[in-house]
Amino acid sequence: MPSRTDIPLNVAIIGAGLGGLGAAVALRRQGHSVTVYERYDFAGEVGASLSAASNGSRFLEEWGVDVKAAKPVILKQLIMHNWEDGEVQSTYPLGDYKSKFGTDYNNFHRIDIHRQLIKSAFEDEGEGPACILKVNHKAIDVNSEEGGVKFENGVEISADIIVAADGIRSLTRELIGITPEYTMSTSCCYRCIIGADKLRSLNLEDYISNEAIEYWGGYGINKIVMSPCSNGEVVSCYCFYPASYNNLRDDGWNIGATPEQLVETFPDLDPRMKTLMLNAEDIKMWRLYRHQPYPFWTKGKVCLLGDAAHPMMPDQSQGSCMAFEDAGALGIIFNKTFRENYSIKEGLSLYEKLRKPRATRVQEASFRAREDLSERIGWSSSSDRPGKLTIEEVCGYNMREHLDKLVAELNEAEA
Ligand SMILES: Cc1cc2nc3c(=O)[nH]c(=O)nc-3n(C[C@H](O)[C@H](O)[C@H](O)COP(=O)(O)OP(=O)(O)OC[C@H]3O[C@@H](n4cnc5c(N)ncnc54)[C@H](O)[C@@H]3O)c2cc1C
Ligand SMILES: *[C@@H]1O[C@H](CO)[C@@H](O)[C@H](O)[C@H]1NC(C)=O
Ligand SMILES: *[C@@H]1O[C@H](CO)[C@@H](O)[C@H](O)[C@H]1NC(C)=O
Ligand SMILES: CC(=O)N[C@H]1CO[C@H](CO)[C@@H](O)[C@@H]1O
Repeated sequence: MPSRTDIPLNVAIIGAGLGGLGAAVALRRQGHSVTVYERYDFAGEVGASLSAASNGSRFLEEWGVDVKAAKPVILKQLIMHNWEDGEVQSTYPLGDYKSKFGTDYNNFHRIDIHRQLIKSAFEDEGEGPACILKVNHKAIDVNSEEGGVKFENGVEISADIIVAADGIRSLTRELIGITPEYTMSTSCCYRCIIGADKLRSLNLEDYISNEAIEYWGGYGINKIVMSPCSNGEVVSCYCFYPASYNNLRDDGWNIGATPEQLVETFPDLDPRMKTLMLNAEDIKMWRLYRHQPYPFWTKGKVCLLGDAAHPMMPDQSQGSCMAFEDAGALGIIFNKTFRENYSIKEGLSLYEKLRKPRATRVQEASFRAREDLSERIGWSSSSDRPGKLTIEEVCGYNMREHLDKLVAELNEAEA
């Protein structure tokens, strides 16, 4: 047993979304005492598919998360269809993805992977002390210098590090002095799912068996992105459309819509996809926003993580991967022996230096991909425009090497 007496940090995490839970697992494995505070009680968890490319999946594996139990569909290709008749225009085989990038390209249902992360964080099994979960704790104030958090229910706590993983509408972000600059996107998005049995009865079983992310449109605002998850038992669609169409003002993850509303939005779409839409379940509307990068991510003992730090358009499917990478970074930086190399304060500053440029780059590329599928990794190629984000850059990234370079720079600056 390694000695833990010299390091356990007392870590408070605000928000039990995928990012907050990832950070909880990464930090408990380094021996820290972690408490996660969530405003709700998970009763209303919703969501559609999320793809975890190699560097997101890599962390899930490292953390001992039961990836199999999260019922992934392992993606084999990307497929592009004609908007009007669904004919296949081109395919991008992911081929030797695993041997190239180290893990599979997993496609999850958000709820399935959320559930497994909860196990990895709060059950005794696994490395390090189990994290503690406090639901119905809504953070309403933070003291970044002292490391304090106040909750709506009157509870007050203090911690060595406060990880603000409270999502795109993060309150903590404003409490540390960031006024987010954002605009409503000209795009909105419907999410929906449909069961495999239903697809089979509609003669749409190829939508499951292709093991692919499939696209319709994508040049201009309209785009359908479809993929299977939950062991191929569920297919999930993201359907982007012009915001002017219904002037959706409400925010949130749980605004319902009917199949008729969904299908009426896309009159000239491939009839097979329309059949899917008419039979879809759990249709939700999603108002998209474009956030500018924030001036900083850390203040005193607080750091932002996940959507709180870098909300992005869903068009690179990297929102949860970037949150997992942030979480992985905290585990790597605040490892068991970090004090031999830097203080907590320097560690948080390294976190920002390590994560902000990469997440900002993916955030910007996600915005460009909103109306231009040729910017989407897999379809993109650095040879058509220098500086384009590519699958090699995202999936072949080596965080440890990057960190060692930053630490060496820090040491040089001190010497
Ligand atoms: C219910 C839900 C459904 C989603 N569905 C999809 C989807 O279908 N497809 C997709 O691509 N992405 C979806 N996302 C977003 C996706 O999970 C995130 O983009 C990504 O995983 C980054 O996660 P995050 O942990 O940074 O933020 P989030 O996943 O948004 O998690 C933030 C967490 O913080 C909690 N919280 C917020 N404020 C406070 C506070 N003041 N005090 C305490 N807790 C607080 C929230 O309740 C939430 O649990 C969904 C998110 C949520 C919350
Ligand atoms: C902890 O991180 C530092 C800095 O990156 C590294 O030099 C050291 O080897 C790491 N220790 C462990 C146990 O991983
Ligand atoms: C961190 O400190 C250890 C022990 O002093 C040292 O061996 C290691 O090289 C340091 N790592 C970096 C990246 O400076
Ligand atoms: C942090 C991490 O796991 N990075 C990995 C990303 O993928 C490349 C290619 O497989 C690996 O070399 C990195 O170690």
